[in-house]
Amino acid sequence: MICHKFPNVPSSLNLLLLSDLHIGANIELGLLQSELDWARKNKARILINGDVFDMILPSDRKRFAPSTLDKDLQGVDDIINKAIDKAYNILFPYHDLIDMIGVGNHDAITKHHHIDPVLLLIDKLDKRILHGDYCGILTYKKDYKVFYHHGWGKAASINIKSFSQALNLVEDVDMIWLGHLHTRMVAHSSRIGTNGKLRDIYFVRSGSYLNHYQVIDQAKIKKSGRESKYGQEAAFSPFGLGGIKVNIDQNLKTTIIL
Ligand SMILES: [Mn+2]
Repeated sequence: MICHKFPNVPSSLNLLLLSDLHIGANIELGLLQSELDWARKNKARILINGDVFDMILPSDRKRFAPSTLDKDLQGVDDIINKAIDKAYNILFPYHDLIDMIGVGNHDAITKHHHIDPVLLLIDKLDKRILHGDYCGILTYKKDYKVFYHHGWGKAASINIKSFSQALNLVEDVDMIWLGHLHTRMVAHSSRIGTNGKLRDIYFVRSGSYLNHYQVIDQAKIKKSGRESKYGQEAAFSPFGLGGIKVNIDQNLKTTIIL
C-alpha cells in the first residue's frame, strides 16, 4: 500500500475521484471526457483508483470476446501496447492535474503477463504522478485523510457492506473511497472522536464507464452478430456511471458535488 501527503494544495480543494475506466473496452468516453473537463475548469486534482485498463486479453479464454475490444485495439497483436497508447491519448491533456493512478484487479496482469501497465502509463504521462498500488492513505492539507482501496468481491447491486468491512481495515480517516463494484454511491456517517466530538466520515464508491445495456439496432446485429455482454447475462443492475466530485473547504469540511 501507499502512504502519501499532499500538504501544498489550495485552501478550497476540488478532487475528481475516478476508477474503473476500463480503457481498451467499449466505454462511455464522452462521460469520462466531460468529467476530466470539469477537473480542468475547476482546478481539481484527479485521482484514479484502479481498473484504468480493461485488459481482458485473448489468452483469457473465460472472459475475452473480440467484440468487446475498443476499435483501436482490434486486429492487432500488441493489444497491451495499444491499450497504453489509448489511455495516454485520453489522459495526456490532463496529466498535470493527475496526482495518482492506482491498480485494480483488471490492471493486475503482472502474474500472467509480467508487465505493470499502470507503471508504463505513468512513465509515459508524467513521472511526477504517484503509483497508487492497490490501496493507500492520502493526506491532504494538514490532516484530511482519504483511505482508498480498489475494492473486492463480486459486482452486485448497491452494496453498503464493503464500507463497514473497510472500517475494519483503517482508523481515523475522513473518507473511505472504493471502486471495483461499479455501483456509484455516496454515504455520510460519523464516528465518535476520542475528544467526544462527532467526526464526519464519507463513504464513496466511484462508478465505471461501462454500459451493459446499450441498444443495438437490428441492421447491426444481423450484419455483425451480437456482442458479448457479460453484464446483461449476469443481470447486473445498470449502475450509476462515472466518478465522484468532491470539495474540501478551508475548514476541512467535505462537500460531494453532484
Ligand atoms: Mn472495474
